Amino acid sequence: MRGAAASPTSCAMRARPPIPLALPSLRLPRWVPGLLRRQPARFPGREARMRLAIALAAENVAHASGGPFGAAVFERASGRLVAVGVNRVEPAGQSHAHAEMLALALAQRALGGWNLAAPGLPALELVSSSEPCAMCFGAIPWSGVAALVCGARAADAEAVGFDEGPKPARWVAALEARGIAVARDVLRAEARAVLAAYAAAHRTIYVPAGRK
Ligand code: AZG
Ligand code: ZN
Repeated sequence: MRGAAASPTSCAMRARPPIPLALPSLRLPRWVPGLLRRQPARFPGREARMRLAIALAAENVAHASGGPFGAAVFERASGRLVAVGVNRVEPAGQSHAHAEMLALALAQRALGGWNLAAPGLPALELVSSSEPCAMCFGAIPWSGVAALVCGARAADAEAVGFDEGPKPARWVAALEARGIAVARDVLRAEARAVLAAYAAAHRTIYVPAGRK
């Protein structure tokens, strides 16, 4: 009924959906625990951490369980894995279910609060198979992570049809100005290959409504 006034009869006839009270749809896919069981106890450097983010993205494509994006949160110094995320936009029916958003939210759940920079917590690093979109860029400072490590460039995701949204041109400097270290192009070719595999499989490339 968008754009037209609803008549009293049409309102009376259409059952109103109940107001939802929770988001039980936001779950990682069933294959994730199996992948995690095959991982080492510690991830010693950026590349090892990025390999996990890319493996999450690749498995998400192979299982058709969401978009070609994976992310993980690690303790920066020790390399201990805290949480992982994959893109779940389509299966969850939630536009914000990006890999980074899930990894951050699950890290917050694992560590007991919204502030990943809370006193007593070790410095944490978000490792993402692709650079953040505009939404995830906005979420990163609020989360409290101390560092961001990216694989593919946003331009690589856009080259296969995704829309990464309106980020400031100097987005890296904007994060660094808030004390968040940023590393780019870590295993970029491998991360880009997952985007290409998704596009080659002709899976849905969703874009924001109203995109010109
Ligand atoms: C996306 N970009 C990133 N980095 N992560 C996701 O989950 C995405 N979904 N659409 N673009
Ligand atoms: Zn995003």
